[in-house]
Parts: sequence; C-alpha cells; structure tokens
Amino acid sequence: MLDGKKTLFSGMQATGNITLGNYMGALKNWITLDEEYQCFYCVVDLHSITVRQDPAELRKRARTLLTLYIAAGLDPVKNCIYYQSHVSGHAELSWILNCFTYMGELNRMTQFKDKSAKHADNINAGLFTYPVLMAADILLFQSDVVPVGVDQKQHLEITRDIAERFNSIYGDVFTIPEPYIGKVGAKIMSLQDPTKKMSKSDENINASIYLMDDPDTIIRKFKRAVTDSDNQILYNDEKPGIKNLIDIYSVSTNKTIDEVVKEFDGVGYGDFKLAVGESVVSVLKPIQDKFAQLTKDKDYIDGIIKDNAEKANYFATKTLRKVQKKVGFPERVR
Ligand code: ATP
Ligand code: LTN
Repeated sequence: MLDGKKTLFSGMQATGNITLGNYMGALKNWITLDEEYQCFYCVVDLHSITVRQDPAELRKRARTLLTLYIAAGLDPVKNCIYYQSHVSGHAELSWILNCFTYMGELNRMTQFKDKSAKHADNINAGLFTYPVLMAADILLFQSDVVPVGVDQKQHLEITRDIAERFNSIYGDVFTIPEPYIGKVGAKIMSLQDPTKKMSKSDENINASIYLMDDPDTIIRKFKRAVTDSDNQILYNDEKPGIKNLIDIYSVSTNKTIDEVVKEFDGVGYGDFKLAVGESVVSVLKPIQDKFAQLTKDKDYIDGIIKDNAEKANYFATKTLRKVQKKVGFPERVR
C-alpha cells in the first residue's frame, strides 16, 4: 500500500526481443490496472546482466522494451515506467535481503537450474541470487500484487518467505505480495516444440512470435507451427500444439476456449492456423504503429524516463530508509 492505494509491481528483462508469450502472459494483463492500483513497471536491467550482454545492445533493448510498455497501452503518467538501474534502492535492498535468504532456498529455484544448464560457462553468483533481487524489486514498493506468467510463481513464493521472515524479526515492515496470474495465456508455448514455453532467448526464431514481427512473418510462423496430424481442433493435453494455438486465438479475440473450439469445429488445421495468425496480426499491428510513432519522439521518452525514475526513487527510498533503520544502520546526519 502506497499513498492509500494498493500497489502493483512487475518487470521484464531486456534480454531479447519481447515475444507474444511475454505479451499474453504479462504485459497484456498490465493494461487497465492503473485505476485500481498504484502501478510500477520496471525494465529489469540489473537482472539482465546475470547473463553476459553486449552493452550497446542491452541499452538499445532496454529502451525498446520501455517504449513497448507504452506502445502496448500503459499510460506513463498513471503508471511508473522506469529502468531498474536508475533506482539504486533495488541493489541496496537486495544486499540486505541476501542476508535473510538461505542457500538451500535458492538451490531449489528451477529458473536457476535451467539457466545454469544453459549457460554452463558462466554460472555467476548473480544468477544464483537473482530471486533475491526480484524480491527486493517487489518489496521496495510495498507491492500488494505482482502480475506475472506462471513460470515466475516460485520466485513470488520465495519473495513472500523472505518478507515474512524479515517481518517476524522486525515487525510489519513489508507488505506480503500476491501473484496475479492470468487464466488464459499464462503459458504460451513454443511454436516449434509445444512442450516448451515460448521464450525470447530461444535460438530458433520460428519458435517465437516477436512483437515486432511483420504480418507476413507472423502468418508464416503460424503456418509452420508444429501440431499433431489428426486434423481435429480439440483442447486437451494430448494435443499441445493445437491447445497452444487455441489459447493464443482465445487471448487475441477475447473469446472463451469453448467458443473457439465451437467456431473451428470441422475446420482443417491450415485454415485454423491462418485464422490464429490473422488474429495475432490484428493485436500486434496497432502496438507496432504506436511504437514507430513513439520512437520518433526522443524528448518525450526521455522526459518519461527522467520523471518516472524520480518518482520510483522517492517511494523506494522511503522503504529503504525504514529497512536500514530496522537492521541497525546508523541514522543519516542531515
Ligand atoms: P528468457 O527467455 O530470457 O528467460 P522470457 O521470455 O522467459 O525470457 P522474462 O523477461 O523472463 O521472459 O519474462 C517476462 C514476463 O513474461 C514474466 O512475467 C514471465 O512470466 C512472462 N512470460 C515469459 N514467457 C512467457 C510465456 N511463454 N507465456 C506466458 N508468459 C510468459
Ligand atoms: N524474474 C522475472 C522478471 C522480474 C520481475 C521482477 C517480475 C524481475 N523482477 C519483479 C515481477 C516482479 C522474469 O524473469 N520474468
């Protein structure tokens, strides 16, 4: 709770080109929440360097991601959209929380296991303590709600555990956050291997739809999407490829799963894939147009970056000072 309104926090890494999975699992659910909540949406660039990055590329991607937040419909006046690296409280609180997190807890994190298998040559300490930084992001703003895709549920659980542990020692310092996971679209799967989640770090570009893909590319990728061959459009786990396409169509058109299954009863896979592709084009085209328009206005985006970093810093400092006092750091002399 901040200034009498419930608080919401979420973030994305600028580690690659943002995908339809990121959009449907996270970003789409962020729009329209600003009436009810005080919203903070961060580009988590500190998290990004847990995997080696090209500096110029990271800077460019971070700006693209921040601009995409706005292009997708987040109003930057009502929502605080900023870079994590511009608010030093994230790193400072993260250090403190590291001292309240057990190695055993971090050892259980599946994302750490996955990422360290993928980057066996660079299993750095930051990758291991990544969830603590994420906990700091969330707790710094006394967040009540955190909208994420289902893959982040475990990180939310450890955040709650750390917050409860801290509160049990020092009193009610942190709000205990709840995850907010959308019903449909919480896990969009790869178009090339529907048993794996669509991921921006997938090397196969045909496995993911990127938010910046042009209409022809989108249609082509859907046409090539891996499915079974029994040509029946049914929603069940034995048909992961078709199930994924039904999910995508359902999110794109705001129709229920039952409505979609009925609509495509007796239709062949070719026509169904085309319809899914077209529905996604109609969702992404307006975002792409808005993005193109926003990138032309450098001063406008710069202004948002500056103003929102100040706003985020203000709230972050409030929590940080309270925590520093609780753990016993000396008061600042004014
Ligand atoms: P990476 O491939 O670099 O691990 P990622 O594509 O998993 O990245 P993140 O930046 O880790 O993306 O996630 C941003 C947000 O998007 C998170 O809330 C995450 O839960 C959500 N998300 C990521 N992939 C999917 C997906 N396939 N379906 C639904 N939500 C997703
Ligand atoms: N770990 C998340 C990104 C992330 C995040 C956060 C999400 C970092 N800090 C705080 C929600 C709240 C990911 O990999 N998707």
